Amino acid sequence: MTVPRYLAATAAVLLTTTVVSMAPAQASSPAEVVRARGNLRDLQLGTAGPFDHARAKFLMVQRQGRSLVILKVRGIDQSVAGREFGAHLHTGPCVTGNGAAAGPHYNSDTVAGIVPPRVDATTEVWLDFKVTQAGRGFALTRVPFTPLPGTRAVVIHELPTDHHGAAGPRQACLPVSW
Ligand SMILES: [Cu+2]
Repeated sequence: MTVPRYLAATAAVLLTTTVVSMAPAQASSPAEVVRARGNLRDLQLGTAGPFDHARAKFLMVQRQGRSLVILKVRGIDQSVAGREFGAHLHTGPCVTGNGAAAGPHYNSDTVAGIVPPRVDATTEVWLDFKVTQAGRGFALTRVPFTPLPGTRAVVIHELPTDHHGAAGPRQACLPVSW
């Protein structure tokens, strides 16, 4: 996902300022703010990959049935500058060396029991990013639902996300729990 520079700047501020400044005025609709940060966990042990020394920050602000979600990655190998990688919120945990543990994409239709679920950027949290020359990635998405609490993972894949939500092998993940 390509993001205008001003949005990137805004998001950078959101990631560094305090939660207090984002609190809603009405006590009746408090915003839930979820943060995670840390070294990415390797899902391709034994194989050198561009995310082996990367770290990430995750921010999700849930309010009134909607969510704003931001992912920032840094320390990506510069050999993949210019490439785009798929990333999504998955239902399960982020376990080193075990990509399958993260389970499927978090899908709001699935949670609502809708069969078959719609698979797109409005029912799932897609956070694809393009790697900059400095080895950084940035993604911002807004979705019309609020993912339920759990022990979950943001998974980074080898390819950009296609129309079916597929993005190739799982490379790395960031644990996100709330
Ligand atoms: Cu994924």
